[in-house]
Amino acid sequence: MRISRFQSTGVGHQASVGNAEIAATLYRLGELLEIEGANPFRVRAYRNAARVVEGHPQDIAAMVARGEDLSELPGIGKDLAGKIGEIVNTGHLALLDQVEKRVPGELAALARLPGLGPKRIKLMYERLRIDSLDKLERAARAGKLRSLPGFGAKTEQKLLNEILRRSTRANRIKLAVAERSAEPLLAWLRDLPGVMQAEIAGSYRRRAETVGDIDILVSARKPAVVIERFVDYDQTGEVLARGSTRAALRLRSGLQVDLRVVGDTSFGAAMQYFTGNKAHNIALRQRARQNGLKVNEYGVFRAKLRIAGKTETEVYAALGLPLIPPELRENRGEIEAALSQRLPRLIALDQIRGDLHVHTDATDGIHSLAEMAAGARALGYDYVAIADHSRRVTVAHGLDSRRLAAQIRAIDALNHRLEGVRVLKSCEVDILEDGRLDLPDKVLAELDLVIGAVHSNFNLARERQTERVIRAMDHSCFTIFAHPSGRLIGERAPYDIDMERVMVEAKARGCFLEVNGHPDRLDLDDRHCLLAKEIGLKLAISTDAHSVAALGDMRHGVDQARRGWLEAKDVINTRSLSALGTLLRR
Ligand code: DGT
Ligand code: CA
Ligand code: CA
Repeated sequence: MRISRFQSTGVGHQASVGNAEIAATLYRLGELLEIEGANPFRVRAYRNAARVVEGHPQDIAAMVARGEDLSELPGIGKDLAGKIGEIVNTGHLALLDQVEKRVPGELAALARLPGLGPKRIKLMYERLRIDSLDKLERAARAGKLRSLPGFGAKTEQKLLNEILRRSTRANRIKLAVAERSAEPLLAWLRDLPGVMQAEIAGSYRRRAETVGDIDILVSARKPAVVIERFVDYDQTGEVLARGSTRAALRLRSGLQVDLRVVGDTSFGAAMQYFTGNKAHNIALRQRARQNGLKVNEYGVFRAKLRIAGKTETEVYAALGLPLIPPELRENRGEIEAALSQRLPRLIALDQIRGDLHVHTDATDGIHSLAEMAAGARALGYDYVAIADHSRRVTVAHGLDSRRLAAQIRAIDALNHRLEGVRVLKSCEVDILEDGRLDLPDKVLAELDLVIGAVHSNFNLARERQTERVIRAMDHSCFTIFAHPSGRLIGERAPYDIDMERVMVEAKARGCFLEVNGHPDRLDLDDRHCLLAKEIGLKLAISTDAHSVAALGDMRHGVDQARRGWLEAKDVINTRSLSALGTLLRR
């Protein structure tokens, strides 16, 4: 178990080793021994001990420090107590280091996949030299596993699914969740004595929908002092690594943070490098090389001479480029676009003039019509569309014709006395399985816009799901297709639908698709935004807010739209009320 990624925590000045870390070391030892074919009782003993440590309410390291006898804990004998003491005192387990040297590659990672026991792992290694998840994935894709005794096409597919599931879900945290612990940490760092600049880079700065970890850059003259304070942050759960200019920790919230301290003259270069993404960086470096330059996290160099590094703008300029917005740095053509002055002028939050999809307490929202309208006005919006659920969504107490008609009258009355914001009449109408809408035409015709959404029958075959939505858009009242993929990030996969075709057909009918800004949805996602732009389909960025506070989720939708290269002209709710009215009339 490598406890430190940069520099191991030696005896003397170690940050205390947490229970989870001790347990992980023991689990790993058990796994590796099992792959080696060790005595099963011995393997089980390590695993049991790991479980005991993991679940122990007190801090084991503190118990060791107090000289308490660990062998009094259930399942832990003298030998294991000694090993735990060793982990606590040295940050290492010599036995594990030995076993790690004997067991090749990432065999232990393979052992974590369900269906792969030590025997199969051994066989795969001996016959196919598979010693990592990568190699396993390649072999499974190439259909090579099924030839092994005891494997079949089914096992192969199951393993592949499991690998994919892990790689997409593994420990990634939704951006909005990460913000809750990242922003206070950033503010705290900025206040530390000696800190000149502090910024978050990485996927967080690119506004990716989920982040693996957050990467913070600080400039300071005395890095050691900053590192010292950083590991002592009151939300630190576990120090993963510490060196003289960098450290990594896991916050109590579970968010992992990488901190690097650089000099002020390199800050821009470090921001560029650690914002990434990797593919963007590689493309940028290639371009630099063609111009006889070298780029790294310290600056841009011609031979030994540093020609840029203090600011990011300066770094890009040295490469003959305008500053590329972080959201675009995904190596999707942004460097070529920058070179030919074709970078999009990305949409900004302050260009949004209204929210076209919000709920009230008439269905499953928590605030009233008047409160939601006041919330929209407080944001400076010109309009807000009330789009409560239709009757079919019974869990949300969906509106039938009569209740919707009552809401329409209430909105008329509210508009009569309200100044500064116009409340638009809408409804989030369920698209039924056959593509019909969940409310009669008569009441739909009274609305300013009709938002259609799929809330049931997620499992239809691709062709039928696609037809269903296109049939719904045939309806002359239909305006916006809400959260079009139906996914919930990390929880529910999108339903199978031909999104490109839906977009083409929407455009042909004068309909629009939604970029839902709810942090669990972000639907359409960035790639779909790009696709819409290519097709020439305009989008609405909406919050789907169920409360006044959630109106603030607009910024998440805008972030996603920016990653999808969208400009104000691509988004209908950047329009004035009258221009919007023209667009909404089919
Ligand atoms: P994440 O944390 O998985 O959400 O994604 P990132 O993009 O934040 O990745 P991370 O934290 O591993 O690294 C931060 C940035 O550092 C990454 O976006 C680009 C840069 N970087 C990391 N490794 C390499 C590398 O091997 N080559 C280059 N050129 N850049 C790298
Ligand atoms: Ca990161
Ligand atoms: Ca990182």
